[in-house]
Amino acid sequence: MSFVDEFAGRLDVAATSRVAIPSAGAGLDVPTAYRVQQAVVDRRLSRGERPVGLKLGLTSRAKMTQMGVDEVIWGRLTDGMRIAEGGAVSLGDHIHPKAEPEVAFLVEAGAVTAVAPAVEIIDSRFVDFRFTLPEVIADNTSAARFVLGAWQPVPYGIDNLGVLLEVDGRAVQIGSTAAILGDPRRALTDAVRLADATGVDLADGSILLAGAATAAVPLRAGSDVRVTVEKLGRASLRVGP
Ligand code: OOG
Ligand code: MG
Repeated sequence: MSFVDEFAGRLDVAATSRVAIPSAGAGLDVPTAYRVQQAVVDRRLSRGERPVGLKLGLTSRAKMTQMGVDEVIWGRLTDGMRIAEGGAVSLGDHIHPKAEPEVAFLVEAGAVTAVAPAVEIIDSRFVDFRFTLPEVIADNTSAARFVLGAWQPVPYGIDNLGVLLEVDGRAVQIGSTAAILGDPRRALTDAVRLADATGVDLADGSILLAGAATAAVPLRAGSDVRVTVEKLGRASLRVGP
């Protein structure tokens, strides 16, 4: 079995059995990491899931500096990761899930045609969310679940909208869409460029998660999580056992 298949298999087992694996530290390069990511997602597709778009990660200066990189990373979204607005996410289906507020774009004919507030649930398959940059790429950038609020026409100026993450009605993170690459529309150009470089295309109707606007917050069973983005509305989910 090749290194790529073997690593993808371990990440897939970690996700399905909910047992995190330790970081191996150095040794993986970025191009190989994207091949592992593809192999991990191919396993999901072979179980019947369909690709629905892409997500960007490490889009804020703070996160890039933390990881010592100056490039965003991207991952793949499937229909199996989507939870309906107001729906439930089960803590037991995950390892150590966290919620983060995001903005989603609907991409048609290479352009953004609608925008929505979103909650992304990330769940690293690595122990304690401790990984190298290539490892988090291989792990499909910690992608686990996402919820989209209602699609809206793109309002004029989305580069500095207030973002609020609430748990049980209490504000736990407050930020601005300005934290997303300085302007979340840059997410589209970045996603197209990065995906092109790997031969992935953003088919019509693709969803693009533009990256977190604040730090992520661990999920607790029984709580309600809500993201509100100024001018765009809300996206919410319940956390089940
Ligand atoms: C990587 C996921 C990054 C974002 O929006 O920056 C990401 C992680 O922090 O585990 O989804
Ligand atoms: Mg994210």
